[in-house]
Amino acid sequence: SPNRHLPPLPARERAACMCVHGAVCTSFAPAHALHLIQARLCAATPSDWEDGIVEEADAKISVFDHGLLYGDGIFEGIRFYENRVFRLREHIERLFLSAKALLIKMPWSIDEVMAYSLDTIRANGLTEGYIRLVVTRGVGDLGLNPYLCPTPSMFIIASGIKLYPAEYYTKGLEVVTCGTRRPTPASLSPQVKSLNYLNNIMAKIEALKAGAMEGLMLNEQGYVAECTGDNVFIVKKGQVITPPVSDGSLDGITRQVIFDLCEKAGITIREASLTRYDLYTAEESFLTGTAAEVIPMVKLDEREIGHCETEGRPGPITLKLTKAFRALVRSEGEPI
Ligand code: PXG
Repeated sequence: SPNRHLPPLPARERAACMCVHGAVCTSFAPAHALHLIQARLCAATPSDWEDGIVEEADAKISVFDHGLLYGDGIFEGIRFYENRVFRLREHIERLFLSAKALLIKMPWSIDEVMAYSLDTIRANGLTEGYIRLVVTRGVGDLGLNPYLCPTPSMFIIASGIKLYPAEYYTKGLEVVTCGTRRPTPASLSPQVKSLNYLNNIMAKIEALKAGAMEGLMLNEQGYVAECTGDNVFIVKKGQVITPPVSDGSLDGITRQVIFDLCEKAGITIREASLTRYDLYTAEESFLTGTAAEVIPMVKLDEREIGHCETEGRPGPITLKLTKAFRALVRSEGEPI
């Protein structure tokens, strides 16, 4: 099975979620009575909903929530290491930018969302792990109209995430190019971290079916955009190069960390549109993401990436950046 590498989550990591509703608790008070009956099918009573920390089993979302009905919502995935949340403010700021782009009016401040995130981690008693923040348009009726959703809902999960087995961080990942393209920003900007990940999921299915754990995605013009859940980098003539986000990628927080680390290490880093040829013939390549962290890409579409003795193996700049990344995430962040 394509999922054989994924270990089951320990029970305790799934324990508590935090649910925070907008100004009025309307999640199970939909517009008219019929909806209330439908909603009751999945929630015991409307009074089950309370702001604050609830058990996972008690964290219920209405079937009339537009996050579920239309993927009308946004999310963030954030890591914490050794009692500190890495780049928490940056993630929450990006969440607010996604909200702005989708005209979701956040009833909370950035500082409040940061505090809710920290509370959730504390409630779970975790010191290392991953938080998933989800904001939905909220409860409406069976129609697209977002203005019939009076207030957004938000839930935050504190858990763990392990995308790839440890050995892939040392020996590198094999990737295939997917037929599914990143959408043009003329439809929805890939910079919005929306709840609608079907584009990425379709590509991920292609990659997994081809026996690779990650898939490369191109934009409509055929230039490299990103992978299904990671940004992509190459090394050429000793310089680190990544596509501009306008080529169809998320403006990754980890991507920005790579810019910071290269600057600190005196490694030239720049943005340039890339083709698959550039990746096939690169000296090195690696992927970045909150979930994936920094991981070498050593093979793309059967071409072993690298020259001479590092062909098909992680290169020296990748290894240097991986090491610097690991040190950085353990040396800064919002204290839990
Ligand atoms: N591109 C896409 C499409 C992403 O979803 C990144 C790049 C990297 O961005 P950050 O800011 O995390 O460096 C992401 C984020 C998963 C998973 O299960 C992946 C992400 C988020 C949540 C889950 O693979 N990647």
